[in-house]
This record gives sequence, structure tokens and C-alpha cells, in this order.
Amino acid sequence: MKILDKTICVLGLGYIGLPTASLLGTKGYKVHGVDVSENVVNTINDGRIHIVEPDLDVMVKSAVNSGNLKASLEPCEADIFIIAVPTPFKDGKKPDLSYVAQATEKIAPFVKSGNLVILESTSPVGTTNEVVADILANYGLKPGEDVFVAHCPERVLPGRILIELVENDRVVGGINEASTKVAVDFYQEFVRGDVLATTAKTAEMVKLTENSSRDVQIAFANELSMICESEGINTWEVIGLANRHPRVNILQPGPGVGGHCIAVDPWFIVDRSPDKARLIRTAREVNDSKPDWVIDRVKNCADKFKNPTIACLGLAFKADVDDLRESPAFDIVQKLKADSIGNLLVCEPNLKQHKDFDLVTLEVAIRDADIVLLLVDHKQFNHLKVIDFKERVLIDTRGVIK
Ligand code: SAJ
Repeated sequence: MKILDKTICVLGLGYIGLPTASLLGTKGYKVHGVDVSENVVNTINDGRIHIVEPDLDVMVKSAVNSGNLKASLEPCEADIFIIAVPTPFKDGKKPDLSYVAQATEKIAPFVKSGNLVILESTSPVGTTNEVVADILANYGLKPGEDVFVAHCPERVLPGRILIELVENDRVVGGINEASTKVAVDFYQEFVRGDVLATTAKTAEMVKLTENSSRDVQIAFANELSMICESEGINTWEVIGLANRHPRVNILQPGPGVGGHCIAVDPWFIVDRSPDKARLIRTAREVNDSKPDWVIDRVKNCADKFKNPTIACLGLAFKADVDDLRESPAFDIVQKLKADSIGNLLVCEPNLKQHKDFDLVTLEVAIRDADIVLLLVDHKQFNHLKVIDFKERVLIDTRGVIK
């Protein structure tokens, strides 16, 4: 079958589903995107986007205008179904697979013999078989025989999604060999990186391993920053010099680890192997403790003033995105507000407004501040120099201010 004849139904039009759907639309597939939010569906059908991601607006507009991308609240029949819904955790850091289950239930009545169902959401080991394939089987389908089912975890970095969707290598694991083959053939049609075949369980573990590895490495940097601070040493200088060793490559400390991936996925490993995943759990705990450490530093500084004005620079979970999910910066500012620590001036250049804060410009925030708390290394803050701050107290959690 030629690309132009293939129809694709993408479940979830968020940070992964929308870029994937629009990319496939611009490649010539007929894409039917599904989301639970009417607002998201209407925005996309108008050729607009509801998230901040470089160049995504142009791609969505082009895919919608060509007639290849349509958004809807309901799925329809298709050759390929891609599930790209959230997999957060619930109480007790237990994986919440309800969105995956609901999405599978939703498509199941439309899945026919010969179709391919792909789970792209980052998922605990076993999900592709025990949730997706099992639900399809409940609808009378025979996963692996008449319907192909595979996991192909998304690996794109927010801020570079459209580049990485095409350039990154992809790991594809089916519930059986036939499923792997059909899914590999599909990804090879639009991925320029290598498409690497394995099993569904291995693909699930690979994705969790990637993010846990990054979490452990960032925890090392964060722990180091707390040690260096108590020694009166500049952590960024230490890391910069240590990284001049040919076999040392330490990541950067920050106010904590945020986002919906790295702060979440390691718990999926801990949940299944609580006795063995000791380092992975500790890394999560170190990274989760960092926001409170930053808050204590702010409180110590604030005690030296009478109702100080505190400029909080950045709310997003990382540089140059508007995403506040699991953001340590946002948590810190919320807690300062809840504890009535100073008069807060919040600057987040990637958001026009926020319901909890009256956002101000960088100039206003710095002009009126006694304490400047830099939380995110957005490009708008990169030019800042210590000399710009005169007698203000600086707390730079990202090592940005030169
Ligand atoms: N961070 C640091 N120090 C660093 C690097 C990052 O504190 O040296 C912080 C960031 O500020 C942020 C958090 O870590 O709060 C996560 O940011 P990130 O840029 O490391 O990763 P994400 O969450 O945007 O995307 C990750 C990526 N995974 C890896 O790099 C292994 C991406 O490829 C995945 O597709 C994505 O998770 C995902 O969706 O799982």
C-alpha cells in the first residue's frame, strides 16, 4: 500500500501526539487525530496549536490546510493506530495506566484485521501485552495474529521535537515477531535514524532505562551542588574543571528535575522492582529534595530583609518551553507564595499569563527586586551578568548568571 492510501488514527494530541500527527500529515498520510479536549480539537482544526514547540505551528497549519490532518473527539477506522496519551503516576508513585486503557477501549471497536496498533506512551514493562493487547483481545481480536501490536517509545526532547522525531533512532518492539516487522516497516517510512527491532518488553525497559539513567546523573550533579554550597565552592566551576577529564562528563545541577518524563518514569522501575531499584529510587529522592533546599536558601536570604521583593525568573520545567508540568521552578514559587515569603515578581517569558501570578517583564522584575532567584535557564536570561544586579542578592540555581 502506498503512503497516500494509509490512514492513521493518533490518540492524544499533546506534546507527542500532535507533532507526530502533523509530521505524518505533511508526509502524505491521512491522519485522524483524537483528543478528549474540545478546545484542543477546535484549535487544531483551525490550524493553530495549544502548546509551545519550535516550528510546530507551521507544520500543523500545513498538515491541516492540506486536508491530511483532522482532529476529532472520536476515533475512526484506520490502518494504523498510535496511542500517545499520558502515563503519569498516582498516589504511592504507582503508574496510572488508565489513559492507555481508555484509549485502547476507545479504538478497539474500530480496529480491524490487518491493522497495526502502536503504543508510544512511556509505559511500565508489560503494558503493551497486559493492557493494550489484552483489551483488544476482549473485543474478539487476536493480537499478534489478525492485529499487530507494538511498542515504540517516544524519545524526543521538548524544544527539539520536530527534529528528533525524524532524526532519532527508534526502538520498536512487537508482542511477537510479525508485529515487530510491521511496526518497523512503518517507522522506516519516515524516520531517518535507525529503526531497531526488539521485543515489546525490552522496548518498554529501554525507554525507562534512558530516563532513569539521566535522572541518576542529574541527581549526582544536584547532590554535588548541595555539598559544594556548604563548602563555599562554586559547583559550576567544579563541574567545568572535572569535565576536562577525558572520562568524566557530569550534568548540570538545577532547582530539581521536572517534566512529565524524567521525574516520573524511574518510579515505573521502582514500582516493579522495589528491592532492587535502590540507586534509581535514591536519585529520585535526591532530585525531589532539591526544591526544598532552594526554598530554604531563599528563606535564609529573605530573613535579612523586611518584606523583600523577590524576582522569580522562570516557571517552566526547563529552558525555552512553556510546560509547567512537574516543574520544580513552579513548585518553588508556589511554596514561597503559600508561605508568604516576600513580595514575589514572577517572570516567565514563554507564557502570556498565568492564573496564579501576574507575570512581569524581566526588566520590571529585576528593577524592583531585593533578591533575584533564577530558576530556569531560558535564553532570555542568558545575557545576565552579576554586574547587572548591583546590591541585590542573587540565587542562581542554574549557574546562568556570569
Ligand atoms: N536537567 C537538569 N540538569 C541537566 C539536564 C536536565 O537539571 O543537566 C533538568 C531539566 O531542567 C528538567 C529535567 O531535568 O527539569 C528534564 O529535562 P531534560 O531536558 O533532561 O529531559 P526532558 O524531560 O525534556 O526529556 C526527556 C528526554 N530523555 C533523555 O534525554 C534521556 C527525552 O529524550 C525523552 O523523550 C523525554 O524525556 C520523554 O518524553 O520521556
